[in-house]
Amino acid sequence: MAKYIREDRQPWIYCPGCSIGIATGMVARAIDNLGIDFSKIVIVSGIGCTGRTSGYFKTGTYHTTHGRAIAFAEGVKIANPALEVIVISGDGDIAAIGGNHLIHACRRNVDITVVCVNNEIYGMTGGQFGPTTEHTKYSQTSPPPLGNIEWPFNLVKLAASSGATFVARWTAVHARRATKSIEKGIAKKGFSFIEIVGACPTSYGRMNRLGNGVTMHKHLLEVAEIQNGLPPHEAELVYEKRIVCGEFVDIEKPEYTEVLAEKQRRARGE
Ligand SMILES: Cc1ncc(C[n+]2csc(CCOP(=O)(O)OP(=O)(O)O)c2C)c(N)n1
Repeated sequence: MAKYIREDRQPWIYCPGCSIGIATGMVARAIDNLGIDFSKIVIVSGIGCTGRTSGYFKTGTYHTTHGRAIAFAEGVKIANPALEVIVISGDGDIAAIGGNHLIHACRRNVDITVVCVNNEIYGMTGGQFGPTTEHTKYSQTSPPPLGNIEWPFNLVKLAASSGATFVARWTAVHARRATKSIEKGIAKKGFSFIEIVGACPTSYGRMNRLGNGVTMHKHLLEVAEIQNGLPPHEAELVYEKRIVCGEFVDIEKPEYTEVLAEKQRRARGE
């Protein structure tokens, strides 16, 4: 992957056993498999461990403010629709502080691809609970005995009900299938959302006694259930018991930048 990844930036900042390096590899392979002109790819991320991913790519990248990756990505795409814009960021970035950008980008149907690494926690800042942390789970801000008193978002349901035209979920151990979905997401003319359920042994695993990175990744494989085409509202995610994976939405809708260009042509009387 040396053509795509800045080897001079290695080793990754990611902790041992973290899934984010795998997700980065998925995106690089998806780009390679599609054979797209790499100089036309823009990688955008927010702040967080996953947010550091953009800096590893040898193309135009934006390491933006926390929660605003999708907003920046929409701006890039609208300014230059010839570019392929890919967002890679964490669940906190995409669905908590950036949650509003996510739902409105789905609704607008701007042609960008969002790869969200869901490690169930705010990894970079030391393991606070976030929008995907499950009820009763422990974190630095939801310690024992009570654990998290909130309930998590199911990101597949959120993206699908907000209007995304392509929605998939895989875990970090489904590298080939996830790469295929990322390829489809990039090729799709519309808003694509791909969730990668990952392991954060350092923050989430330690607090919830889930073992090291190897154990956590084995667990992801054990509880994953592949159900392509399932209605998205049935795509359950219960980290310890059942992670429904697959491609759940693939629909056609007018794409924002194309509609905008058409309106601009008409306004000019063309
Ligand atoms: C406006 C703003 N608020 C809060 C922060 C602190 N902060 C940095 S990373 C982060 C959470 C990252 O969690 P997530 O997006 O899930 O990514 P991960 O680190 O788990 O990959 C937070 C709250 C910040 N940098 N900027």
